[in-house]
Amino acid sequence: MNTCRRNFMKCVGLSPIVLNMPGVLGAFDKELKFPRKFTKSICEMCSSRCFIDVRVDKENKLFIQGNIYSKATQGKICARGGSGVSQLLDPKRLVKPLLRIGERGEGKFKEISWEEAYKFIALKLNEIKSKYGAKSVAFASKSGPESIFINQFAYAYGSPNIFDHGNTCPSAYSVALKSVFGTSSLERDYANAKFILSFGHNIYEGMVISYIRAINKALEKGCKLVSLDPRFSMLSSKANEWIPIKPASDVAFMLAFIHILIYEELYDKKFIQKYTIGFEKLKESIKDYTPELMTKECDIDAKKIKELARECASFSPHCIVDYGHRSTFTPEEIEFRRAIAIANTLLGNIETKGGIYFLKNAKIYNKFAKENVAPIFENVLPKIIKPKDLRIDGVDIKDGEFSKIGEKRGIYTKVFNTILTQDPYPISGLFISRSNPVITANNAKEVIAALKKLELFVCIDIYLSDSAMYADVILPESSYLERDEQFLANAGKYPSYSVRQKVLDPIGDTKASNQIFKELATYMNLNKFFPYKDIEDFRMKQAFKYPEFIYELKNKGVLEYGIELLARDKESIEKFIEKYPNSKQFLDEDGEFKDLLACQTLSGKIELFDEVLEKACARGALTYNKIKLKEENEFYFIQGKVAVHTNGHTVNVPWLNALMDNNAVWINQKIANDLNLKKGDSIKITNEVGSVIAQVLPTIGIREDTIFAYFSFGHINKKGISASYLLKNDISPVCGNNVHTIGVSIEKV
Ligand SMILES: Nc1nc2c(c(=O)[nH]1)N[C@H]1C(S)=C(S)[C@@H](COP(=O)(O)OP(=O)(O)OC[C@H]3O[C@@H](n4cnc5c(=O)[nH]c(N)nc54)[C@H](O)[C@@H]3O)O[C@H]1N2
Ligand SMILES: Nc1nc2c(c(=O)[nH]1)N[C@H]1C(S)=C(S)[C@@H](COP(=O)(O)OP(=O)(O)OC[C@H]3O[C@@H](n4cnc5c(=O)[nH]c(N)nc54)[C@H](O)[C@@H]3O)O[C@H]1N2
Ligand code: SF4
Ligand SMILES: [Mo]
Repeated sequence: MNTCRRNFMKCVGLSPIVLNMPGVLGAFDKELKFPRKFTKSICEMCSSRCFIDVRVDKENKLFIQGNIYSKATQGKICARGGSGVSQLLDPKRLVKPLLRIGERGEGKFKEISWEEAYKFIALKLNEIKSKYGAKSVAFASKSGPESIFINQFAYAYGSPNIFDHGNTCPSAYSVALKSVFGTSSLERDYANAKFILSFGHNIYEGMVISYIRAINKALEKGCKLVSLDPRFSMLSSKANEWIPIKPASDVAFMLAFIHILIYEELYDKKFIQKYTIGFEKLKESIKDYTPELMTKECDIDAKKIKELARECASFSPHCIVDYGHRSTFTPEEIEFRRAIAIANTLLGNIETKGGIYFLKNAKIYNKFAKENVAPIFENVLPKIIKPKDLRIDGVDIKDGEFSKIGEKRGIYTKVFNTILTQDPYPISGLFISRSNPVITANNAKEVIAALKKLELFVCIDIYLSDSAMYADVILPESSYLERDEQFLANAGKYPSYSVRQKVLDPIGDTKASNQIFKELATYMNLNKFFPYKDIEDFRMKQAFKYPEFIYELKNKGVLEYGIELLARDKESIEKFIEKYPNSKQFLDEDGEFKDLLACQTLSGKIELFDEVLEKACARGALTYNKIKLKEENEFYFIQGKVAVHTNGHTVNVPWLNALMDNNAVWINQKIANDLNLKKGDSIKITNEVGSVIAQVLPTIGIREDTIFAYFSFGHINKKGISASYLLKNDISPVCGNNVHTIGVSIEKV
């Protein structure tokens, strides 16, 4: 990659229109100079945040590779990770703060200075606060290391309404895990599993490199992988068996699966007796959900369900019923994901090799080792108590239906609904960072209508995203290759640490969140909530007790401490005691670290019946409620990730756009024949929410009642379709998730 801007522009054949747009890199006149070295850092081309090593050579060429010091990713990255260079140098990337001068959505902005931007925002925030109260401004950011700064700013300003992207992504499984285990800090030991049952956990496309490495390892060792997915995903292609399950029917399958585990007595009786509560209630609630009854619901043979339950149990405790990540997200998502958590518990695979384990941070690890094995950081940001006003989404109602969601997560898409309805009170300001709700929240039309209604809309992004188009002020964040961030402490089988370090100084006039919010705070007399000079000072305050650690972490980018700790695996325990002899005192009569399984649930045990949810919304027991997402003559419309793009983020990135710039809609070959549709023909997809025009890809790799599109496309002025124009912004019980599957009809155009 040539790093002289002018030559670079020539290479990519930049159009004069782009060069004329204010605020973008294409209009920025500066020779680019990169330092010559290797820098260990963290990728942010998606939220998997793999460890990278960025090389700058003698000719100023930049190359991104994986960091070999990470055991989890083993020096591997994906195509998007390698394309970070293309994003960094994308002429369309924002490099100056922008102020809107046209109508909302018209895309007319002018460049302003940071000072002007801060003054504008501070004035408006103060105005809104005095008119409606601070609670009337909502703050949202995709979760990640930088989100602590926007959250700190929101609480300092006085608004309780802070959100991450949770209800469009991890809320469902994390709430389910919290219900059963009292925490969502668990992980799957894929690498050592002998049997994995996967419900649309599409890791080879919705990539998490560490998972890919681990599952590859398991498969090499002969692990059996069964993929339940309505379409033939990449994971299905690697599986021993692909079962094209009916969309949204996974819960029915799981209830029958549990029925077999319990009524054929395939569960781990000792584990249930020792570590859990609520078994009798579970047994009672599950008794009618026989495979024979549920087969009609999920379109999977009763015989097959029984076979899978028996086979899975035969490998226990080295088996995983994967609680996954996305997939359909149904209105009954809580029951589905909780059923998975409960199935694993019945199989007794908690804290075992090839099972599921609690994440151990330094505090817990050191406690069990009875030694100071791993560093513990100081808090730098002073803790601010949540502002006293009630939130708009009810997650702060103690023991309420949504109380397991978490106050830093909330139910994000409720914001757009609230802006329009003013229920329970008006939201008149919105401040977002790394979030593109026009593409990634359900019902784009409603989101746009809401954004247009705001008195203040501030957006921090690296691009003029479909959402930033509606902002009053856009603040350009430095891209991740230009950013230094705080040290991160991670939990796992053992504690580890990582750090994002800038590879080069910001090319344009951009800043990192840790700087943006600190500076904005000074314009609002809130500086005391950001007591650090700069990010280096922040890091020193975090880890001043460990100077050697700081040096080593900066050198290697990732550090791991201690050895594997699995509380119920004999071999792991033996090794742990050998290394940390004082830990022996924590062993119980069965030779297990029982206390590691003490849960933050009401009972302190793993809960197979949730008393809190029972009181809040009569959902204590696992139950089956019929799900209807489409009419008889309609198709299910499902989506999934594509290997070469990330959500609403990478559509501009030149290298990735060159790899794929459109998403054809998968349709079953037989249905295509019936409708006389050939590859590349156009169809109109319609439902009560809206309609879109798409091209088709007939394939035998999908159910006859389902169509599928890769997510990430259909941006304004771009090719392909975005499901968000067809989905309803409905909020599911308990986990508050958006539902990502909907009924549609199709016609040839
Ligand atoms: N390349 C790439 N990698 C990514 C991302 C990206 O955008 N691009 N995003 C990252 C993020 S934010 C996330 S959350 C993860 C997501 O990772 P995953 O959740 O693993 O990936 P998705 O592709 O969203 O998963 C959807 C899968 O579920 C299937 N499916 C749809 N409906 C149903 C159903 O009702 N039942 C079952 N059993 N399956 C169904 C789809 O066909 C698809 O294969 O990926 C991360 N990694
Ligand atoms: N229908 C449907 N909806 C979905 C999904 C689906 O599969 N189908 N997937 C869901 C999932 S799993 C997720 S996680 C969400 C994701 O949705 P969002 O939370 O909106 O996240 P992204 O689309 O990944 O990126 C958001 C924005 O971050 C910007 N960005 C990139 N890097 C930076 C940076 O360094 N700093 C700043 N400030 N901004 C940056 C990008 O330009 C982009 O505009 O979408 C969800 N919505
Ligand atoms: S999966 Fe790819 S894009 Fe995502 S963090 Fe890892 S290398 Fe980067
Ligand atoms: Mo996600």
